[in-house]
Amino acid sequence: MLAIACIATLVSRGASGYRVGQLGRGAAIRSSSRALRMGLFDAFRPSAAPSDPAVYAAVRDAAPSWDELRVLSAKAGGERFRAEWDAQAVGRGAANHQSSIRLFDAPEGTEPRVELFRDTAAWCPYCQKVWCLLEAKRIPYKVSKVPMSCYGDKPAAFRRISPSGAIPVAIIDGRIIPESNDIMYALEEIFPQTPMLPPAGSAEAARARELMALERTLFSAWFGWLRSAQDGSGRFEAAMERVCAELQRSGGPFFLGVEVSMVDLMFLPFAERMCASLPYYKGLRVRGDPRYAPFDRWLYALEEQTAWYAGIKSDYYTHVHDLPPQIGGCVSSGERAAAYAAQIDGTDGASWTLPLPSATGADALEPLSPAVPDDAARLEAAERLLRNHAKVARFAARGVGRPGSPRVAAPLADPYAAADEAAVPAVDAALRHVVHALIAGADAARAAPRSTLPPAEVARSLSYLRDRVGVPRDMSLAAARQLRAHLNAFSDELTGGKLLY
Ligand SMILES: N[C@@H](CCC(=O)N[C@@H](CS)C(=O)NCC(=O)O)C(=O)O
Repeated sequence: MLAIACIATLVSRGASGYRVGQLGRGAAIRSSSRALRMGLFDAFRPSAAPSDPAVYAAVRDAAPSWDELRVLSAKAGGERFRAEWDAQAVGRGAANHQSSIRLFDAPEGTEPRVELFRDTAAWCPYCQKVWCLLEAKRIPYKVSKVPMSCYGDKPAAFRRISPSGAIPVAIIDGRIIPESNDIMYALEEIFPQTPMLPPAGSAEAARARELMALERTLFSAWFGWLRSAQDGSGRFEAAMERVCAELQRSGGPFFLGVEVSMVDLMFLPFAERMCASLPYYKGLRVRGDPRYAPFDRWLYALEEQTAWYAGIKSDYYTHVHDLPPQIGGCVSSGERAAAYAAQIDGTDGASWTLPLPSATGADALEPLSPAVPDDAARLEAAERLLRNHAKVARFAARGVGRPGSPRVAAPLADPYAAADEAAVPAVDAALRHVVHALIAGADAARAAPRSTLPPAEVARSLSYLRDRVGVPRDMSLAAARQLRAHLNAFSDELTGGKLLY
């Protein structure tokens, strides 16, 4: 068992919250991670001896340049991503993690009345609820991101706004409002556009309150089970049965009928985390289980009928590794969950391997919804790297660099780690081959001249990067699965399929 310093500080006030209190340093992460099963998870591997700089002397770089790749990507249609991201940078375009301002249709120069403080990695479910509401109501807002304590330190300026360090916090018309639900009700009151709650005093309003209470019941059943070795399936399944019955009763697809409401937004962040964590830790599949068909239909409706959810939604892999450090551990039921866990971690030899299996349809453990064509997903991943390649290469070279000190609780985060600078040019060349494959297809890229690169060092760097691609922080799920699989394909080619590290 690995003991990892855990400094998760979770609030215990209010009706919502993970409610695990102060965990203190040294609490063990009880998750069954790939580290325990496969010995592959970089963050847990003892740091390897630094590479001998001589290994980089033999590098022969035959990869296309970044400029050549940019032209190739533009020819394939990659410019539409650049245009969208440029629009997002000034507050327009679709919902996304990167924007620090969202203006929707407000005139240029509008100063938003709302500032939302949420977490840098987009892991916090309470921040997600508020984020969804702002997008659904199209309220102009600014975003300030702060790290969660499991992967960084809060800036002093934020501590002055939120002395406990808890997120989310909003500043609305100069008033500081903590607590996600309080923020949501304040937004609903101050910005009556696109009402998200039925009129006060109506029968519908009473029903909304009951449904929100049911959300807490489902949350507790899931959360209690996730953190315990006791079998909590009965309690969870009973709660899910009630939830599905309510969705049937509403006529759907949403909890209050045909329109999305605040009730849906209360359920959504935890529904996302249940769908990810239950197969992974407990061997219980939620999506695709016919018993939960109304719940599945509800999720599909949110994914396919709202303009904002696609840019906010995370993926199973990100959640199964972001939950333990936030909540102090998730208990795996071992063998029963092993096959799903391997599929989610990409260690099953299929789910992160080219050619990628289909991720649409009833069989998909994690449905790609809305469906995205493979070539569009590959281009998105390529464009993300094109936009930020210098930082990404240096980040990946941490895989052969120095682990950070102090270590943080989140295994996927190592904010103080340092790259091995000597490795950066080799990693950069490898990334250019990967981007070439993303744009032109793996076969075409393989047929082009190949670089001579140190296999073990480059494979370690690429796997470090692969394991840290977060959704939606870095890119969409569609793009992330392509990038992970293409990083694997290149490493396999380089090492002859052998694990050299
Ligand atoms: N009841 C609070 C709960 C918020 C909460 O638990 N936030 C966690 C993140 S998910 C937090 O602030 N943790 C502090 C940290 O990790 O830095 C709310 O609804 O806003």
